[in-house]
Amino acid sequence: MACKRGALIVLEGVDKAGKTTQCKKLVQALQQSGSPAEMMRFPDRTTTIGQLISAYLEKKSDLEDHTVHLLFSANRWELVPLIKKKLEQGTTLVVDRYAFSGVAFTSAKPGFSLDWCKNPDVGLPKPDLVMFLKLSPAEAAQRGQFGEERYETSAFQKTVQQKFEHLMNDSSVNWQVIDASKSVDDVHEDITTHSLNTINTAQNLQLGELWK
Ligand code: ADP
Ligand code: 2DT
Repeated sequence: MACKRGALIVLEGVDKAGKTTQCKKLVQALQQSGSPAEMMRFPDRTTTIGQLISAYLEKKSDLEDHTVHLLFSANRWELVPLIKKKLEQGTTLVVDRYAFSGVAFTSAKPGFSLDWCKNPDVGLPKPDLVMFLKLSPAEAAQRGQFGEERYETSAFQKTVQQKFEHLMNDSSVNWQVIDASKSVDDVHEDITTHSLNTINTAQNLQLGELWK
């Protein structure tokens, strides 16, 4: 019998919601329980495209807004063959940001519609589960100062949060809102429960295509 496929699990949320912390803990917990799992993150700054994005985020270079949006999308598409291969091999992928960040961040800029922003990512592997780590701007602020990178201002992050809210109205995506204000361990428990359910159901389902 062919091996059961892994699940594509995405964590989204505003800055400091705890995405990276929780992705790492989830991968560790899955691996320890004998379930193959690996972490990925977008942007993946290690590729040639990712290095252009990284320089832009670090404000070492300027890129036109449409251009950088398309680069973020291209950075996901270049990883699609690897994503599909891992899932087919039975490895669950836990992904720190995906196309939803792409749409939320660019559409928070003036003159960008949600539809235009979604288009380049239509047809990407569809996550089996997207967990949105919800945290108020005030609580995020208590977790430390904003860094020096582009987009790291409270005004911009508030607009991004509103764009995420729009995206979450789309019932074609399996969204789960997670209360990210709880302790690291309590959030981890919520995330693990949702993930184990998803890993169980996804293994019998075909991988979908996002926004198609
Ligand atoms: P993100 O990847 O969403 O930006 P991080 O995982 O990097 O968030 O966490 C941002 C900061 O908040 C880190 O200093 C981290 O240790 C802290 N943090 C993460 N989760 C929690 C939590 N549940 N409660 C309090 N602090 C947290
Ligand atoms: P981190 O590496 O700290 O997560 O910051 N972004 C991300 C976009 O504008 N478009 C995208 O498609 C993605 C995946 C969010 C990365 C920054 O880049 C933004 C914050």
